[in-house]
Amino acid sequence: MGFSTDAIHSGQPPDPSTGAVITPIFQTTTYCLEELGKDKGFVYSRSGNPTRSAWEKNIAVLEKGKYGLAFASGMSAIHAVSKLLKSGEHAIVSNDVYGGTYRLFNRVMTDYGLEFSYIDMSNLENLKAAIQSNTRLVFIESPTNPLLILTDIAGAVDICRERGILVSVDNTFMSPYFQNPLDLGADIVIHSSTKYLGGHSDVIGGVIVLNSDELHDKLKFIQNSVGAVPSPFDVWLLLRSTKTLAVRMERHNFNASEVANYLSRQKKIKKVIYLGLDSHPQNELAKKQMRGFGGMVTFEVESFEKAKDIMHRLKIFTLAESLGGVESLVCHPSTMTHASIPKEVREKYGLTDRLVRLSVGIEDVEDLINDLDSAIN
Ligand code: P1T
Repeated sequence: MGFSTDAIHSGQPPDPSTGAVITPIFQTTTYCLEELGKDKGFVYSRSGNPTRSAWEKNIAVLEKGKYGLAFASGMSAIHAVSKLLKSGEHAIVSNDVYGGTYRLFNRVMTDYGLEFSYIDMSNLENLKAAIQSNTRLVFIESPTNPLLILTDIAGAVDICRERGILVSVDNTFMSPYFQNPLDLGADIVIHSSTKYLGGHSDVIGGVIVLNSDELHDKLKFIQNSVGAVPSPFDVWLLLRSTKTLAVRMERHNFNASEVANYLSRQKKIKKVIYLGLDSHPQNELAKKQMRGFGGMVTFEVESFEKAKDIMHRLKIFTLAESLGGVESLVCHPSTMTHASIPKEVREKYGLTDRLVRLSVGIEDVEDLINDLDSAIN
């Protein structure tokens, strides 16, 4: 089936008991047993809920995996993956990950004896050099947030597979519409479903998709034991949202490429980072492992004052954290989404306070460009 047919139908046939075409919100915590030891597949809603199961099946199909597991946030999904490591084990992480991921790893999980190394994952020689005898996981974010740096996912898998190292990919920025890391050999895909999957800035969530029975059993055990599960209403919103993922992503991609082209022509903009521009050093890799370039555009101006001035003047782009919704947002990563990364660490890899990040929405692109033009010039 095609992507949109799967998005609209997978995991959600009409409800067998009522014929409801839309999967109901099973707002229940518990389920009646027919007799001791005999249930209908559900016992208690932390362990499993029919609305959540429908969403987990739906996202598994879209991400080309066997299993989906839903979490209360992107961070709780990432936390669950980090729980695959034991004290004394080591993970290698993309330099430029979301600030909250860095914070979880460096300020929470290190207290439990986990070790993390951060590298420029765009060069796989760095990955080879960073592998230690206790390395168990390579945590890739591709493209990264907010510098849009790619990792050659299939290349990283080649290096890790022979050494028995797990590869997980945070695919939040591309969504399964534009990139499927499992098809490139990754073991685990993660999304903050708060972003493109949800698409309307009204639900916080996370998902993991994977193929391995063994890893699924471990992560399902962690999901149930830790209990960071989403509500039935939140997953119902996600089921509604993925039905339009394809049309939204096409429009995000179109609008973002128009915006990136416009910004590239402005003298006051020092640098534009967009994967679809020929000027992006990884444009060829982007074309190889992705089917589009997404809706995120990052640009640099001459000073923090200029960045602030532009952000304050914008009227349609709202100054706010997050991304991937139908409405356009503007964000200042160094003081907002990535403020939890120490200044000296982030400036070393180019995340300066002169950077501005746009989540380009699906409004009329002429209006977005006029808004930017008024603010910049
Ligand atoms: O916010 P939450 O649903 O917990 O997801 C965390 C997360 C994970 N991975 C990536 C790539 C992300 O961008 C995020 C959250 N990011 C933002 C809130 C932001 O504005 O960048």
